[in-house]
Amino acid sequence: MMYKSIFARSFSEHEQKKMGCGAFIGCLIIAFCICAFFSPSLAPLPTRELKFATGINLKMLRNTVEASKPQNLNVITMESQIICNFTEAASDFCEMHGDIRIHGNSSTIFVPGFNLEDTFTGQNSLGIKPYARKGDEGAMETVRSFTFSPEMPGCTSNHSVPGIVFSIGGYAENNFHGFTDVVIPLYLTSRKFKGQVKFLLADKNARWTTKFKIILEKLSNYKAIDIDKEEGVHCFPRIILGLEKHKELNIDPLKSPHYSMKNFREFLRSSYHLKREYAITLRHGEKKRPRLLIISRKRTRAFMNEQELVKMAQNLKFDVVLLEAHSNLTEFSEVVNSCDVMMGVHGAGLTNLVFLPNNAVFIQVVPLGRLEWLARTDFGDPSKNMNLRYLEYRIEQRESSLIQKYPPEDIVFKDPYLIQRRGWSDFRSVYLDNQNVKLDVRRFRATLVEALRMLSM
Ligand SMILES: *[C@@H]1O[C@H](CO)[C@@H](O)[C@H](O)[C@H]1NC(C)=O
Ligand SMILES: *[C@@H]1O[C@H](CO)[C@@H](O)[C@H](O)[C@H]1NC(C)=O
Ligand SMILES: *[C@@H]1O[C@H](CO)[C@@H](O)[C@H](O)[C@H]1NC(C)=O
Ligand SMILES: CC(=O)N[C@H]1CO[C@H](CO)[C@@H](O)[C@@H]1O
Repeated sequence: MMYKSIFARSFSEHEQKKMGCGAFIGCLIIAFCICAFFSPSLAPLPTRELKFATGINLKMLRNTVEASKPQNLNVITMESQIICNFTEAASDFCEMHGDIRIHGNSSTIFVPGFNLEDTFTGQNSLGIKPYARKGDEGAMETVRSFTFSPEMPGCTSNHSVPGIVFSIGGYAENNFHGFTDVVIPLYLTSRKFKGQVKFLLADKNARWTTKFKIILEKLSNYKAIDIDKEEGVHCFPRIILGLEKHKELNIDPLKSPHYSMKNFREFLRSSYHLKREYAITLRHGEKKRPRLLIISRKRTRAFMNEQELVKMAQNLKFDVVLLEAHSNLTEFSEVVNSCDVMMGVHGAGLTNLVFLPNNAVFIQVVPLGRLEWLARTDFGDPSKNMNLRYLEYRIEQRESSLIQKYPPEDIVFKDPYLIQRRGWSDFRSVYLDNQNVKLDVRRFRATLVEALRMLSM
């Protein structure tokens, strides 16, 4: 991997080990609802950057600041600079200033004075993949890789605003990944330009751009460029390659650019014209009925007794909306925002919680398979930064459709970790792709009662 070799140039064995370990450990590849574990030792590595001016060999600098003294300044025409950040767990990104040119069709970015061999020894053919799930080979194999060159081909179009290059390949079509790998990172990376930025889309996918049209239009005042097809050379004063990402479905407000999920949710609410900022507060003696959205699933992890669940909730005086998540976000965000409680079995449809009003209750039903860590990383923990209340309902063996397939003493029930160790595809097949849920509505009722209690606080 590229960053490994870059680190090899200027960091100690110890740090390399930390990095290598962090990057390779535990990336469970999940086509569906994923989360990558990274070793906690990964976190605080010192700052690194690459800097150079024309005629100066590119140098890796440790702890930034001091540049090495230029050796031959006679050929400098215009100063250009490239700074790459390889320290983040989820994504690599580079920022280039000066006279920066890009040829989309060959995925090449031209930076004057760039000396590849001097920097990326033996890795010349490797480039940077601008998709925020860098340790996950399953995602990254479908992502276009960009390389750098010191050549300066003539410009076919000149742009006066910065360009951001990012990929919508990988798992971006999945709703969870669409948000966590692309939309939130794009917000983090581009919001500061207040629309004065152009998006250069790699691995363009028309379904994705249709689905997220409103987001793209709110973040950029310009039409996005399908960069893979561009035969001409586009010239920019600044290009950012790749997107910043903090955690799954989350923004760390302590990190630059100091946005928060609260800001992101306000951005969504204004972009989709969502009416409700807050969920209802139930007061004693009032007759308001809270709205409950049940995210229905048909293919896998379906509720087998939806109607029974609906009746029970209605008896608790909920107005119930039973719907399958779909990709018309204008329509679906409005439904979600109109509800006070949203519930569903762990899966990409739950990503719609980003549209819930503040103080709403989010209930995640966790199927069998020791999926608690996944449930918590993908949705449980993120929901806490969204000003939502979180409830988790772990089903029991008798509530799983797996009891129809396996004897009660089977390892499927006794030792899901053993199945996990056999590999992701086995694990996914058993617990995610072939499990449905028959809620014990009497047992589940207590969770809805708790949701009502939370709404009355
Ligand atoms: C790399 O990016 C992260 C996340 O944006 C940031 O916290 C860190 O300071 C950056 N490092 C450098 C060297 O800029
Ligand atoms: C772009 O700008 C350069 C430098 O100002 C100029 O030489 C070139 O003709 C311009 N190209 C186009 C297509 O406008
Ligand atoms: C989404 O639904 C809205 C409202 O029903 C409709 O006006 C719009 O055309 C739909 N958008 C797409 C892309 O289908
Ligand atoms: C428009 C377009 O895609 N042009 C070319 C891009 O490059 C490939 C080869 O790398 C050509 O096959 C395409 O014709």
